[in-house]
Amino acid sequence: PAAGSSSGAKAGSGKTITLGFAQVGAESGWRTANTKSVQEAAKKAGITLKFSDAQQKQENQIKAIRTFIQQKVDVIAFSPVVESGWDPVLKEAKDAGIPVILTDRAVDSKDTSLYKTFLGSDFVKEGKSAGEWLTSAYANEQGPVNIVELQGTTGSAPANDRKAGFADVIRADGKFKIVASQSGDFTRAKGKEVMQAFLKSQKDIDVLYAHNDDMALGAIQAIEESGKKPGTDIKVISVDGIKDAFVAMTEGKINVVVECNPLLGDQLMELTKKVAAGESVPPRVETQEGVFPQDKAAAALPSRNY
Ligand code: GYE
Repeated sequence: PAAGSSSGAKAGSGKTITLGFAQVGAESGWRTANTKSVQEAAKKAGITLKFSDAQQKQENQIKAIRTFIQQKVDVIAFSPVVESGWDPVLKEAKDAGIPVILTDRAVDSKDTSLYKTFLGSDFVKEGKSAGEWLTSAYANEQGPVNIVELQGTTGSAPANDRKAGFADVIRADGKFKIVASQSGDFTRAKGKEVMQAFLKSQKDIDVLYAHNDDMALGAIQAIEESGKKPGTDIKVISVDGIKDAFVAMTEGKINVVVECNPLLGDQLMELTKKVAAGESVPPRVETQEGVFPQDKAAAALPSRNY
C-alpha cells in the first residue's frame, strides 16, 4: 500500500509502530488479564505487537528483549520478573535507540535514563492498605495476632513492596507477629503447598496475608483440607481482585482484597505512541485502585472486569 494508507499507528517515519512486549509469564489470573488487555489494546490501537512469555524466568526475558533489539522494533515494553540485573540489556536497548517502557513491575537500576517511564501500581501502598485493614479489624483484640505470609516471586517488585508496606503498618503494634513468611511464587499450586507446610509447622495461625489472590485461593484449599474454616478460623487478606477472589469473599473465605489493576493495555498503547514519536512522557503513570472488604464483595462482583 502507499505510505500512510494503512490504518495502523505510525512511528516518526510514517510506518506502523511495532511494540515488543516481554511478559513475565502466565502465573496468575492477574497476569492472564494483563496479557489479554495488552493484546486487545494493541489491536485496537493499530500497533503491531510482538509478544513473548518468559515463564517467570529473567534469562528468558533478557533473551526476548535482545531479540526485539535485533528485530529493530520501535518500542520495547516489559514487566520485569525481578527488580535487579537489568542494566546491561537496558543499555543495549538505549544504544540501539529503542525506547523502553516498564509496565507493572519496576527495576532497581540507578540510571533512570535507561527507560522512559513506568506504568503500574504502587505496591507499597497496597501492602499498607492490607496492614491498615488488619490493624483496624483487630483494634479491640488483645493479641498476639499470629500472621503467616505468602510472598510473591522472590526478588519481584510486588513481593518486595507488598511485604515492606504491610510490615511498616503492623510494626506500630507489637501484638502483630509474622510467625512464618515464604514465597509461593504467585501461583495457586505453590500457595497451597506452602500453606500446607505453614499449617504443619505453626500451631496457632490467626491470619494469612497472601501477596496475590491465586496464592490465597490455593491456601484456602489447604486450610479447608486441614479441617479449618478460611475467613473465620484463619482470616485471609489478599491482593489483586480477580473474580475468583470476589467469589471466595462472597462465600466468606477471604476477608479483604486490596485491588491491583491489570488492565494496563490502553494506557500502554498511549505511552507507546508517544515515546515512538519522541514526545516526552511522565516518569511514572499510576493506576487507580480500591480496597474491598468482604461486605462489599457481592455488590462489586458483577462489575469486576478481570
Ligand atoms: O499481583 C500477581 C502477578 O506484578 C502486580 O504479578 C503483578 C503481580 C500480581 O503474578 O498476581
